[in-house]
Amino acid sequence: MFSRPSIYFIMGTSNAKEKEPHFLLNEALAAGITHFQLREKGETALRGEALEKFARECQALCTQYGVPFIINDDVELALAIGADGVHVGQEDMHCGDVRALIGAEKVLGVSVHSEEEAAQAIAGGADYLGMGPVFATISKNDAKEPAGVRKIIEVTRKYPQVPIVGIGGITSENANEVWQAGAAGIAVISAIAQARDVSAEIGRLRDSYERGQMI
Ligand code: 3NM
Repeated sequence: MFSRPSIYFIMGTSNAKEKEPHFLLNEALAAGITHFQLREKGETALRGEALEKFARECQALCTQYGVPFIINDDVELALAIGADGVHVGQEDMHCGDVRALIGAEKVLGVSVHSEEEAAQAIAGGADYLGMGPVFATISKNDAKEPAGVRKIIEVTRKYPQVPIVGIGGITSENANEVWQAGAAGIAVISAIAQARDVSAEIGRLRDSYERGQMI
């Protein structure tokens, strides 16, 4: 599910600033993202039927490209439309409860910030862990202080079988550090959503994996 290098794009309508969100997602899929997470946040966030419609449209695009479609936080919506998985943070529903609701087949991702949270998430049935913010981010108002890659190194050493996805301020310039730390994937919002040339940026994010191996 997370073969290296995984390029995990996260987007909600507010992240698509200069482009229509479906267009942006389609560009990213065509350029080779390996995972997509719908994360609809902020004052202008779609809700109710409008959110469900948008989610189904994103899901249909992901299906065309064979890319897993994961929903942030909203377990009910994920179940209603048959998403491939759910991602939850520490403030959301407890991951063990999410696993009980979604069953064994769907993907469960959990954001963690320490070895202790990683252990709890794995015990609760997480398939992969999101760890961040690695670098300073402009995309999450309540993000914690940037933690660098040290914790990714610790957690990958302790749980080598669990894929870690680094998140927070990752670009094609600094992603090599995240790969080098042992991450299976990098999750990005702005590097892709705000790229002038989405396809070229995704190519560079993928290329950064080779650089991470050479250091
Ligand atoms: N979660 P960008 S940082 C959604 O640290 C999210 O858990 C984070 O966006 C965490 O790639 C973040 O633009 C935002 O920095 C990532």
